[in-house]
Amino acid sequence: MHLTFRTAGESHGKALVVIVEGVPAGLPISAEIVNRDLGRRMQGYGRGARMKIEQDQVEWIAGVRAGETLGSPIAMLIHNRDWKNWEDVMAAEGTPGEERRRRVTRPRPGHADLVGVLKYDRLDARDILERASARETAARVAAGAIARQLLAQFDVEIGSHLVSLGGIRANVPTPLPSPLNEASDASEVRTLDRAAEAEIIARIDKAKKDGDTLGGEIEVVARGLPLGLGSHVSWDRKLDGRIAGMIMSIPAVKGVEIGMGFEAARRPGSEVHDAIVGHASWVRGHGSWVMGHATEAAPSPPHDPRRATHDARPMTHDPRAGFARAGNNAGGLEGGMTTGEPLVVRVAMKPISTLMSPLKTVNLATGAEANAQSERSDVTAVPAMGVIAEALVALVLADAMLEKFGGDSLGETRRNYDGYLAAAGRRWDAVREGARAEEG
Ligand code: EPS
Repeated sequence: MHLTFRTAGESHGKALVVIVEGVPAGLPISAEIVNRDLGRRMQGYGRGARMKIEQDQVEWIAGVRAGETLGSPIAMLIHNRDWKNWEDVMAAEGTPGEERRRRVTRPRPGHADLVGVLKYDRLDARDILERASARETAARVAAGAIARQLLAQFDVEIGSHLVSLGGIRANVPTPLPSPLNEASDASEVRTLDRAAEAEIIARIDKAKKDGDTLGGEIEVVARGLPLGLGSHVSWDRKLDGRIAGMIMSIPAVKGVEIGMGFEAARRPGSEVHDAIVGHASWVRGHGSWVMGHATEAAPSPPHDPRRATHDARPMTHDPRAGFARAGNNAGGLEGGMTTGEPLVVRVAMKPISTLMSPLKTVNLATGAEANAQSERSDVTAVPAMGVIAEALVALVLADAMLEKFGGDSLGETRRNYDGYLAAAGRRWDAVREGARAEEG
């Protein structure tokens, strides 16, 4: 890994910390940039009272000076405002002879509680749940904000939107708005479908009344990626595996799809793979990428009326892709490498396992049948999960960018990036000139 990070911190402890290593020197960064994403993660209809207590803000500890990264490990701290209500419960030093306070002995089905106490030989499931809590994702979002800032230097934009919640599906517009987050962040549940939004909010209200919780799906889209990040040569360099692994590490996430995802398993190849229909020339004009002319020799894609009936991904003609494609069912990845088309990742989250109308469990202290622990929690955190997934995709992509282009300084990374694209462009130009010469 070229960009690594590690978090520490309990949900009701003093603070969360994160160390990010591998970021080149000279990346402009500010607390405001990181705080913007931290604030976005706290939003979303259906969150509980804890989000009224917290106001997540980053404190720089190391690695940043005068608004720029130094190339050294970056350390950030996010204070838990709720700590003041938990200082005695969560104190690092115990008082001899005194019982632990707020012990959790009725494990929640679906949470880490039960397996955690057995595996770590604990009597109090709080020792487990404090770290299993999705509170930890605030630290990952801070790390992701730095990765996103690095990618932004190369015109990569990452956004997300909600696809379904509590079984209610949102319509997904084609093409997606750009910038995506400007549109999705305007919705309380981060959906692009206003009619579905009202229905989803009513569904969340009902679940809250019933003491229940809801899951759902989000979609992350990364645009502007150069082709060739990741590699086909070894399992651990394949970008789809790296993305899926990272996404599956978000608490409560149960599934990941790339592009057409599971639907691709149900269709013949002719309906799945994105025909190669021409080329985009790799010309850089006045700071922005421009399209070249499609080659006359390339056949036009066969018209398939069935394609329009499912959510086939339209091609975007991003010239960084080098070649135009008839669609983007591949979700921007072929052979474990970026194609230059938008990366499209769908993520499924199960309902949160703390139920106000609790499920049955066993009291670990007495062995008696009991109701599972129920305490303050969220009805749903699917909208926030979208922001977390964006951050994690950003971390994987920034790692892949640094793997491909390297660089101790941002300038060095940029030179290598520009050199790669220029060389690829020259290669295509040579092919095209050869074809013209043959025609002539
Ligand atoms: C969580 C339970 C709730 C959520 C928490 C995740 O916290 P509390 O137990 O303090 O009410 O609010 O999420 C966050 C604190 C956060 O920042 O996202 C759980 O059990 O996973």
